[in-house]
Amino acid sequence: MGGDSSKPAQTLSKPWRDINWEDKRGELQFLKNYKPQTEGQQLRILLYGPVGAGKSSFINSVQSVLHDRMYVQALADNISHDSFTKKYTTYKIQKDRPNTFYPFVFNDIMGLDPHKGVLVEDVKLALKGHVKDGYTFNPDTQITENDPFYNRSPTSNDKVQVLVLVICADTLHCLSDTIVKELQEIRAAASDLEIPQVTILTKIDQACPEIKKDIRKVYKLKYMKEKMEKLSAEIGIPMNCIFPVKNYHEEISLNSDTDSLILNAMRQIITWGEDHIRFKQSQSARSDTA
Ligand SMILES: Nc1nc2c(ncn2[C@@H]2O[C@H](COP(=O)(O)OP(=O)(O)OP(=O)(O)O)[C@@H](O)[C@H]2O)c(=O)[nH]1
Ligand SMILES: [Mg+2]
Repeated sequence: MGGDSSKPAQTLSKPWRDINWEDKRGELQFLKNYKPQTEGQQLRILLYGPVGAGKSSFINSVQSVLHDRMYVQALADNISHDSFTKKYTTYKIQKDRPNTFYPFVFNDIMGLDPHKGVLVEDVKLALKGHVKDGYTFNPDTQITENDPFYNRSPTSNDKVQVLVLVICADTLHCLSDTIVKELQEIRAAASDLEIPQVTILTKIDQACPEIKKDIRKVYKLKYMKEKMEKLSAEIGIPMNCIFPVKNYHEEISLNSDTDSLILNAMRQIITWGEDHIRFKQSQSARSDTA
């Protein structure tokens, strides 16, 4: 993905995207109040991306923001070289009252890796709702129809409504051609299914010391904008679908600016997921009356 030539310190006179840093409550309320238009519909968010990109950490970060405390339900790891997450796991987020959950769920998946990662075919099957919760991915062979974890007749709640690519800012320049090809293949499969796609650019603190010091600089640093433009060009992701975040990973208390970026990304994920639910419903209503 080419090297980085610009210096991290170059700052734009104005941020190129607006974030309301002073008031994250509106964004938090949006997420807390979200209800799909159809009763009983669940918004399923599938995370995929290279090994160690921060998929599990992103789920934990969203849970932390919603619970207003540090949360580590999805196990994240900093030493394994192959994917730490092996099982297909659905994460539901509990609301304040017992046995009530937010109407969106996350699916965490094994990371992509040229040798030991999840197979592209398995991700495609997960998009269509064919993979049941608890399936352990096999990097050598894809799930078969005879597997007890293969769902032969997925309902709309089993299907994925938003596909989220999680990728780290600090290793963008060394993505292998194989991974880039796999990412493009998964994106194409999701596009065929008309599933909206969002990209979360993680570890912005690690990629840029300026951001580590002050996260509010994220949309002012030329270096970060160029990174996003490079990602957009290489993988074919529109710029307005890319959201830089810093996951909670070492801290023990929340930070309002970190929350703001996570909530900003979640608003888009939910909004486009809801659009997809409505689109699919109008499609099936049309086919029922035809
Ligand atoms: N500095 C920094 N570290 C992060 C961030 N997000 C995740 N990490 C760290 O990166 C490592 C990998 O994170 P995971 O969440 O396990 O990544 P994953 O994509 O789930 O990885 P696999 O399940 O192995 O594919 C962990 O040590 C995290 O603490 C971030 O935004 N900034
Ligand atoms: Mg993981």
